[in-house]
Amino acid sequence: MPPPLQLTLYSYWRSSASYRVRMALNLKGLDYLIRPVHLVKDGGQQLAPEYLALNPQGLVPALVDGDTVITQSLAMLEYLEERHPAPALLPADPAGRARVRAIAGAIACEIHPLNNLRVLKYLVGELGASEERKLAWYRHWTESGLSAVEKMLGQGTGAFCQGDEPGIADCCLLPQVYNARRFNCDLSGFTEVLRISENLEALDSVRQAAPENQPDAE
Ligand SMILES: N[C@@H](CCC(=O)N[C@@H](CS)C(=O)NCC(=O)O)C(=O)O
Repeated sequence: MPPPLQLTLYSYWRSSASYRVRMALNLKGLDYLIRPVHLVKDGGQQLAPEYLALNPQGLVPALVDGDTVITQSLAMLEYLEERHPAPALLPADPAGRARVRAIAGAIACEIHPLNNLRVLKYLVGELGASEERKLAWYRHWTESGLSAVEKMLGQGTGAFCQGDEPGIADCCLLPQVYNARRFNCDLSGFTEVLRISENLEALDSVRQAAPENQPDAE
């Protein structure tokens, strides 16, 4: 019988959606292969036909597990949770699970898509926004989105987003904070966001998922 194929993550070092999945893989202690997809080189390798065959949306990450190809990082986090339940990245109770998914959604569905590379490129290239206006756009959506997350975290948070074990919401939070820092957003009022991010950054498995620790980091 052929050996099982290794889990493979198509990832870009600075992609926060890829970072979410790297965090989950590492928190679960799973072995996986990274296949870098450079979002800028060659006009964007995410748009190459070979990659579009994996993910027709032309976005990273993509997760391949044997014959299964998964797109959308939130779907990957849920898939990993179902396939490899321990350690759990979702709490046991339905209300806790709903809260975690709501925080993850507030980040992955409400903040991130507005500030994606292709959106920023469109603002500048097609709509003629200046660099300054592009940054104002970026900061507005990040700061207002994280301000809502800060309030959501104020209700029932422990060392991490939900209790004292890191989970799916944390996999979304830290990469978004990384992006916010990269674009010099003002995070000064976000006490809970920063406290939890610091707790996450203290974990080895999380540090190994960080952009600067990726094989394709520049
Ligand atoms: N909702 C998608 C978002 C994926 C996404 O936007 N990926 C970004 C990098 S973080 C990307 O590939 N951008 C390429 C582009 O904008 O051209 C997910 O969660 O997987």
